[in-house]
Amino acid sequence: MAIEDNSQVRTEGSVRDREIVAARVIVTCPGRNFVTLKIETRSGVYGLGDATLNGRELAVASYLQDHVIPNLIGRDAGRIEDTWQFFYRGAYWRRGPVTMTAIAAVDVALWDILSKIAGLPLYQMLGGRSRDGVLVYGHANGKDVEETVQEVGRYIEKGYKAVRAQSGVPGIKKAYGVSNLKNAYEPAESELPLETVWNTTKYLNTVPQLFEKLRATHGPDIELLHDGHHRMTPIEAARLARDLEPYRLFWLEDATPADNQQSFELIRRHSITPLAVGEVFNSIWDCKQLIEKQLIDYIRTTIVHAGGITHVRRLADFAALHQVRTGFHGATDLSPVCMGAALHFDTWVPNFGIQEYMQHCQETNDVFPHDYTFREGRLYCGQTPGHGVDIDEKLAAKYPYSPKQLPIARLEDGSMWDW
Ligand code: GCO
Ligand code: MG
Repeated sequence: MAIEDNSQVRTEGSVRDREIVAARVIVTCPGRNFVTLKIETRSGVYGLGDATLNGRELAVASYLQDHVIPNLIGRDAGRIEDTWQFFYRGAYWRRGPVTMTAIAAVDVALWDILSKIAGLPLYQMLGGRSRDGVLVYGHANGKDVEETVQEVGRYIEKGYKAVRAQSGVPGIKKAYGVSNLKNAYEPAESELPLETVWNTTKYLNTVPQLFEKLRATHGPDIELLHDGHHRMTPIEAARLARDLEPYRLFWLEDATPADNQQSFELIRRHSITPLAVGEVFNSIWDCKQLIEKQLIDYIRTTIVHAGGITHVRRLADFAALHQVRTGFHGATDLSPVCMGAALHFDTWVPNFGIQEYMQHCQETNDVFPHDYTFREGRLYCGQTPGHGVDIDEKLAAKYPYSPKQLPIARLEDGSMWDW
């Protein structure tokens, strides 16, 4: 009886401290647009969650502002699972990128708060580290095969053990993944969507040449990846996957859209090139069949777009049963807050595969100070309690929202295609 009484007193004390007293949405554009949720407790501990949905940022900001925050005030920040269920089941309108990004922002902010209260880095809260560092892949691209091969070499020199290679394609003006400027590839560059023209035949003729040259130049050990960005039909994807087999890719990403998950059966039937998909998924239901039928090898769905740590943990555990490993999306349109949370998750998750790492620009890094570091092809999360990423709100306020949308693609005859 005495023991129960004591724990009662302890619990009630901390519940009062953990009460959510304020929550705010911060929209900022240090190089590109980011939406961040900041949740504050009575004791002054705060947590941050990324809520960025590239090209649809303000929809999530409004969802949080108008529909989520009024329900957060007064809740116990320690009830992470119940809060997740409240916003998922309680919304009635389930799933979808806007809802699941908003839920993710709340979830990550609450994990951040609870870890800070415990005085532990977030990965400890999940069960501790499974590895010391997180294998990452960088993005090499060039205007043609020659330039891309050289770019990959530069990544190898910087210590990368895995590199994604995207090359310009003769006859295609603006191929996906190829930067105009010499800095990082940023697709959302215009206020209204930029129109690009696509030709799959030209693409399919170029990519095998690229990987042949890459293996001949850089040898067998470097891990090579490629992103098809949903442009191919299943049978075209099967052809590319088969043509690339001699060059042993780490993965071929988004070979075909997975709206119909069964499409991947066709690719699998023809090729042993490992497949990755899922950066646009927002729940376990988008990949249930892909995983349980072992139609993919890596699941790309990341924390910010799929309901946060609470949901992605469930997804990763399900994937582990089928020997599917994680390979989280990590483009620069996911903020350092997402990257911090993802790295803690990657450090813990038993069925980790790889983490995408496109480096943020200096302005972004200044607005979001963080403690993760890159060393010899791996990222290491720090020991700061929480996910280790903060926001400089004064600096953030100097970069107002700047409307930008992702491009679209049309075939040469003008038909809409998948970008
Ligand atoms: C990737 C992605 C990005 C997306 C971008 C869209 O693999 O990193 O495909 O390049 O196009 O994140 O917002
Ligand atoms: Mg991709």
